Amino acid sequence: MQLERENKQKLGDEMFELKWLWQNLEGNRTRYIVAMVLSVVGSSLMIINPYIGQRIVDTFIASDDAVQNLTQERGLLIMLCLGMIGFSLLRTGLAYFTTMQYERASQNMLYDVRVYLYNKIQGQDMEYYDHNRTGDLMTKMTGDLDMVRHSMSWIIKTIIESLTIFVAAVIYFFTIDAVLTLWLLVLSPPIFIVANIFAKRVRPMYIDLRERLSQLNTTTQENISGNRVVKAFAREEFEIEKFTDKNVNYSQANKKAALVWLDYFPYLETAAQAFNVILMLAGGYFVMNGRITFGEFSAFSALIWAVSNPVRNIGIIINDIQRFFASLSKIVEIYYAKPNIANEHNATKMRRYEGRIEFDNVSFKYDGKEVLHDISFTIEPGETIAIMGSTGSGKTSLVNLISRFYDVASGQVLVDGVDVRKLELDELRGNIGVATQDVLLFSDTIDGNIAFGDPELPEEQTIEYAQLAAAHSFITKMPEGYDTIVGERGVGLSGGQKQRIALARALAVQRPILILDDTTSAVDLETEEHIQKSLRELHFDCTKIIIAQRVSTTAEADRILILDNGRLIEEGTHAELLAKRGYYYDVFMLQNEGIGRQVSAHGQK
Ligand code: DCP
Ligand code: MG
Repeated sequence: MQLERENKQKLGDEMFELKWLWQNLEGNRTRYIVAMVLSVVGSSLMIINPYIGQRIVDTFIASDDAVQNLTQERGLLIMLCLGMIGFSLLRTGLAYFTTMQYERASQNMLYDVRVYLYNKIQGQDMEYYDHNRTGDLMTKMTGDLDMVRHSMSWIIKTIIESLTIFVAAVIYFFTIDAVLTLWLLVLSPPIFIVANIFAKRVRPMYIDLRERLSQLNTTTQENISGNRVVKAFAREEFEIEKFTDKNVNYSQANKKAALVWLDYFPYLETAAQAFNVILMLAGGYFVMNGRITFGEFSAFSALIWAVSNPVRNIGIIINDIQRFFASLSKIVEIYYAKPNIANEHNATKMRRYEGRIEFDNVSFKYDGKEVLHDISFTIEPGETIAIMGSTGSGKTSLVNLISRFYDVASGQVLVDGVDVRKLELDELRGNIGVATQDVLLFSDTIDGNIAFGDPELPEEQTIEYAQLAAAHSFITKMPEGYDTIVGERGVGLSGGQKQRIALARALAVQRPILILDDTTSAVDLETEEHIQKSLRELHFDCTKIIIAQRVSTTAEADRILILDNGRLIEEGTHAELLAKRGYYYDVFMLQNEGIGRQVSAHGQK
């Protein structure tokens, strides 16, 4: 009962997925239908040659007047022979044209769907990226999409053509002799049952196989992008082992799925052979007792493959169909993944915000785990706020709520007095300049990286912001200055250099809200001093939120917020917090008097 319901559910899903595919053929549907019709026509033509053959045999070979016919009706014989050649040529031409239509329609569809999925993935929120592995997304964008395309052009074509030939042959057989045809069709029900059992058994294997491929890709991707870490820990061998493991896993699953067919193959092959045997026995008997002519028998004989071949190929087709659905469902999954935080990209005119930020009893959870508890504070436009707190206390999570990378669990975050959930997302993010904690640079020139948020940025300004971020001097020392290409993730730069380019990038967009997450942690004190000065003297109005661990960074802020375990435990100016003798005071003493001083219970863990 349970099983039945599950199967029905799946059937529903498959129909749904096929409908989805059909919708996405829009613009190519006509071409695709033409291709399918051509398939049917081309395959039906297969019947004609055996028919001509039958005429030739009956008139010129097996007839009692064969010799007489040969001399008297030579014209007919020549016509029939030419017809055979002509139809063969026609079929070949049609096959060529048909394949082209299938390829075009499916390639066009693939292109459209890929663009759509790419946009879709881009539009996903942070939570999506927290939960989806890059390798898996890559598998969907490449292997799965291509599997679907392959199915659309090749598998569907094979199925349609096999079916058409089968049906056409059976119809033709019926017109010749119904009884003999029924004798042949006796084999159909068992074949159908065996094929069905096989399909059910192999289906989960292909879903599993698809999953293993995705794991293999994930491992490969993580290995390549994490190769520096692997090398640093001399873990190459371990990683190779890990990879081999996944590789073997995948390969075994592949073999297992492919070998299942062998369990059913003997039955179906026997059935395929049985067609010939039945034809020999029943057909031969019918020829002998004069029920059918020798020519008709030869037509059966010439077309019996049209009935037995689909049976032979059923395994390959079923395997491919299972792969097809395993891949298709993955793609449909992306297609319908709705981000909780969606960006409509409405082309409204961007307003420039004042830069007032308010947290009103904000709590926040990652997957049900609360990491920020009931936080309230207000930042006035133009203020500089420093946030400090031990690692894991929730600083990054807190600022992520302002850009709406995540949404609050309760309470609200307001920018210029409006709940961020009510603001247009492009506009909101377009008002915030962020330098994130883990710096990611693109494989592009330094200039291109700094101007990432504003590709129109004039070169003088790029240089100006690089100077503000204390990056200009090291950039000019590089072989090609601002045109130096930095590798993926900023290869070729030191940690502090990367941070400074990221800072220049965040400054260059001149937004009314600037968020710097630990941006100067890797630069020396002197450079930091320079950056502090730049930030104080920015020529545009700007509310600044600076996450930092050094008292030297926080000291000059208008106010300092201290986070501990997701709670706001202290708030005030440098002087006020020192006077309070709490967490901030401890950190201050620790950083100014060196190690050795006792850290109170509030201290860093
Ligand atoms: N956390 C999580 N899932 C994420 C990010 C963080 O479960 N995708 C958890 C880990 C921490 C808590 O949330 O327990 C707070 O993480 P933050 O990144 O906000 O912490 P900080 O920015 O304060 O830490 P650090 O100073 O190390 O950057
Ligand atoms: Mg952080």
